Amino acid sequence: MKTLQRTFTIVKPDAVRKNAVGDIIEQFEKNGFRILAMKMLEISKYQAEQFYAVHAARPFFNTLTDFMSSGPIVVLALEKENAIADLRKLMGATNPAQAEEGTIRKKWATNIEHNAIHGSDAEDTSRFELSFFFAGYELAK
Ligand code: 3AN
Repeated sequence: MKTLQRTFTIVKPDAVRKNAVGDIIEQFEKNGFRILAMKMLEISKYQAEQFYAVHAARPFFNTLTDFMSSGPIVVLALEKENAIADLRKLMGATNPAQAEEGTIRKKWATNIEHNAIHGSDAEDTSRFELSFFFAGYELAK
């Protein structure tokens, strides 16, 4: 039986600045993800800190949240069988120097911080991240 799973992704400010939004969304669709919901917005430094609260103690927390609030981002709710793991695979390694050929980060990331895309890493984080950016009615489909 097919069990559909949902995941959450962000096209980060660096990728939006590079005009990579269309290419990245095309990759989602070509790889079998259904777009459930999508929007473009800007977040404040404080909102970025709330979103990345799990990384609050990490040395890169300040620059990460500055970066994520530096310009428009595109947030999407995606659905597919095995969506969380499959999206992580399509994204490539966090550090683009280690990202495999054919991955989004290999093509678009500049460095480990300006790495083009975020994707949920587990079911609990995907639930938190989806509900951070989308209301229940936007995902009720
Ligand atoms: P991923 O986004 O691949 O799940 P995480 O969750 O370890 O990676 O890190 C969250 C974000 O923090 C990354 N997307 C990246 O932008 C940034 N980051 C992670 N590690 C570093 C690092 N060593 N130096 C700077 N930024 C980092």
